[in-house]
Amino acid sequence: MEAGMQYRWKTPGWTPDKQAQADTLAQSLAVPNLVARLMVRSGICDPVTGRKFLEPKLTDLHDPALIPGILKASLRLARAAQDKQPIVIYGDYDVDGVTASAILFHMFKLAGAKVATYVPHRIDEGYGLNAEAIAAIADYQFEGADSVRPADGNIRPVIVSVDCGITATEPALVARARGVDLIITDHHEFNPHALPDAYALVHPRLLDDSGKATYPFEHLCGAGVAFKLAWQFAKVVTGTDKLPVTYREMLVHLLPFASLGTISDIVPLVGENRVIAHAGLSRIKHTPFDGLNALIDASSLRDDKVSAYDVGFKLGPRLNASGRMGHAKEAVKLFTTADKPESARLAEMLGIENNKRRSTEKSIFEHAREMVSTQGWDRPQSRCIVVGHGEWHQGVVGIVASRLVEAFARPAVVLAFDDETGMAHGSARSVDGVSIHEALTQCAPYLTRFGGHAMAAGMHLKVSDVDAFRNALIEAVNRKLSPNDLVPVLMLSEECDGNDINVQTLRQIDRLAPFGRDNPSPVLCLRGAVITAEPKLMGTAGAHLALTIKHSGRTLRAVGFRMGEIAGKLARGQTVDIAFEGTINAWNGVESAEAHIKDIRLA
Ligand SMILES: [Mn+2]
Repeated sequence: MEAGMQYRWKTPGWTPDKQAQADTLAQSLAVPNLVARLMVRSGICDPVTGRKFLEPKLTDLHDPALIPGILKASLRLARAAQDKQPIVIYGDYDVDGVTASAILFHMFKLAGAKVATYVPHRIDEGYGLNAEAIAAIADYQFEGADSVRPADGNIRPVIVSVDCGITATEPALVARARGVDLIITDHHEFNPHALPDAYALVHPRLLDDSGKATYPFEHLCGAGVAFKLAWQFAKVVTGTDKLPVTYREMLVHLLPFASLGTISDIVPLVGENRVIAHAGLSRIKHTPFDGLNALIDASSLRDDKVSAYDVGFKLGPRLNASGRMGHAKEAVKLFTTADKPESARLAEMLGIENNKRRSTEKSIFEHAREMVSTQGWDRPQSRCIVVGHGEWHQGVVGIVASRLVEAFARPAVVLAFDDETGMAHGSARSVDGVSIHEALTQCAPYLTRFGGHAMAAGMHLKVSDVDAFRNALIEAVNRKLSPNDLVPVLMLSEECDGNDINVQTLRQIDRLAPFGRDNPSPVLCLRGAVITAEPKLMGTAGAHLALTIKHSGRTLRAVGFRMGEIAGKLARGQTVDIAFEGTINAWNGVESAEAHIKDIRLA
C-alpha cells in the first residue's frame, strides 16, 4: 500500500465538560492546554490522578502481599533458600518470561538460594508447563541441573513457574506425584473451575475464598508478578517489611527487567504498570547487571534515553530472537549467569539471530503477500487472510501475520506446515471489531487446538483441513466486517494549532511517556496547513519526504518517512491536513520542533 494518503482518520468525541476538565488540569498542573486535553482523552480527568500520572512514584506500587497465593509461595521459597533446597525457575521464551526468570533468579541468589532456570523450547515444547519437563526437572535431568543437584538425590527441587502455568492441570499432577512443590505464578486467562492443583497459585486476578478479588490492579504482566513475588519473598526472608538496604537496592535494580517485560508484553501502560515502566526505563542505563549493559551496548543505545519505543523495536526483538530462531535459554543466560565477556558474546549473538529473524520474516512476508494477490484473497469478499507453506519458519508466523494485517487491513492467519506430520501450526492477528478468538471458535471443527484472545491467537490443524478452515473463517469474519472496513484507521489524539508545536510543549507531551497500550504516543492533527516551499526528497533514492508548512502564522518542518513517492502529488501553495507525531530535532546543538507525518491529505 502506498505510504501517506492511506488512512481513514478518526477523532474520538469531545464534549464541553471534557474541555472544562482540561482547563482545570492545565491550570492546576501548569501544563499547556494541549497536554491537558491529551490527558483527558486518556481518561485522566482530575488533578490528583493527573499529578500521579505525570510523576509516577514507587510509593504508588501496591503491597505485594495483596496478591492471592503470594504469602504461601514466599514462605515456601524462603524455606527452600534457607535449607539450600534447589529452586528451579520455569520460564517462557518471550521477553516477559525471560525477564521474569531473571527477576526471581537474582532475588533468590541474594538470599543465598541454590537456583537454576528452565526455559521450554518454543517449537519443540511450545508455551507453558509441560508434564515431561516437570518430570525431568524433578529428577534433575535438564541442562543446568548440575549447578543445583544435591548430593542426596532424594531431595526434590521446588519449581516456580513465571509467566505461565495457570492452566497446567496435568503438569501439576505430575509434580504432586513426584513429590515436588510446584508454585505457579502467572497473569494469563484461566478457568476458575479448572485450576491446577499446585502447592501455590500466584495470580493477581485470582479470587479469595469469599469470591472477591483482593488485588487492586489486574493488568500486571508475568515479569510484574515476578517482581511482586521477589518483593514479598524479600520481606519474608529478611523477616521485616522495611527491607535492609541490600534487598531494597536489589528490588530497584530489578525494575528495568520488570519494565522490559511490561512494555514488551503489551499490557496496558497505566496504573502500576506505568510506575514500573517509568521507573525501570529511567534506571536501565545504570544497571549493575552485565547482561543488560551488554544488550544496551549491542543495541547502540548507550548514548540515548531509552524509551518504550526502543524496548519494542530494539531491545525486545533481540531478546525474542533467540527463542524464535533457536533457544531462549541464551537470553535467560544473558540476564542471569553470564559474566562480562560471555554477556558481550551473547548480546552480539542475539543481534545476529535478530538479523536472521528479520530477513526470514521479510522473505516469508513477501512470499505471503504475493500468494494473497495471485489467489485474490485481498478482494472485498474475502475479509480475512489465511496463508500457509511448508517452508515457512514457525518462529516468525505471528510477526508475519501482523504485517499482513497492516498491509491488507483485515485479520490474518499465517501457518507453517509440517509436511512430515501433515500438521499446520499458526498464528492469527486481528483488527478492531473482530475477536479472532471468537471467529476461531466458530471454526473449531477444523482445529485440533487453538487459544488466545481478541487480537491474537494460535492454532493447530491438519494441513488437509486448511482450505475448509479458510472458507469457514472468511465466512465468520465477513459477518463482522463490511467491505468499507477494509481501510486502515488512524486514531487522532488531538487537533492542534501551529503555535502548539514548539519545543516547550513537546517536552511537556513527553512527560506522558512511556507510551504503549492504553497510553499511545499522541497523534496530532493540523488542518489547513499551507505548503510554503517545493516538497523535497531526502534519503537514499529519495525515499523520504520533507515539507515546509505554515499554520497560524508559524512555519514548521514536516518529514514523512518512506513517503517519497507521494511528493509528486504535492506542490507549493497547496493546503493540506496532516496527522503527525511531534518530535524534538537536535541539530548542531540547536533544538527545534518537527512534525513526523503519519498521514497527509489535500484539504
Ligand atoms: Mn506474559
